Amino acid sequence: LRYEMRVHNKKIIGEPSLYLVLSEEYGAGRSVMSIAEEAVAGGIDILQMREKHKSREDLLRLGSALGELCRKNKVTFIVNDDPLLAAELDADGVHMGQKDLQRCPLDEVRRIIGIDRIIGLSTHSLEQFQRANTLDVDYLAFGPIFPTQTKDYSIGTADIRETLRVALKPVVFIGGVNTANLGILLKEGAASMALIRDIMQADDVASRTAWYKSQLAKGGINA
Ligand code: TZP
Ligand code: MG
Repeated sequence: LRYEMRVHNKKIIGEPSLYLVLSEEYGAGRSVMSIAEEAVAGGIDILQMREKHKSREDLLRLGSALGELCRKNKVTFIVNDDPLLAAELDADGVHMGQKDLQRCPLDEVRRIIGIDRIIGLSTHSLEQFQRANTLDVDYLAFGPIFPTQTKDYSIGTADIRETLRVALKPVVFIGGVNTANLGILLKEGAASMALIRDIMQADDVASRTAWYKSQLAKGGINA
């Protein structure tokens, strides 16, 4: 049973959370909508729309369908890169990368989306994480932990424990997470993970998602 908690009107990023980053380009030709539906059925907690090559019109169309799916199923809906789009779609939040902040600083992001929406921020080193930790953001992503086709580097698992020790907000680990290495993350104490390929490209998205959920629920105890 999924439930949602809010502070004021803002959704809480619960822990553990299973977070699917959805990009059409990694869907192996399948419709993102049907992948999203299966992942929601399988139990994802958070869905991010990350579409780098779509027109605004297409983003609005896909975003409203995904937003409706998420609302109906109490899944937190996050829009990548674009606070204006997130507000326009009435999403639960926006996810920003380090580079995105040069284009739109955090205080401006907050002005655009308001206090009732989530801001997530990517971090790629312990130093960057420590700096981001005290900013006005609601969760932090840390990675890419393992090698991934999306990035040309990975940072490994050595700093996971320290990020969790100092973290003032939920941390989502990302990058190359798969069924074979999930246990390593759980052993390091990680609670929440974000994935693209190992969910989007699964033969059975719903059961792959459900498998991740059951592993996160067990946490590091049996990892
Ligand atoms: N940021 C850091 S790694 C990554 C992003 C968006 C991609 C993760 O994709 P995958 O397929 O789970 O490695
Ligand atoms: Mg970005």
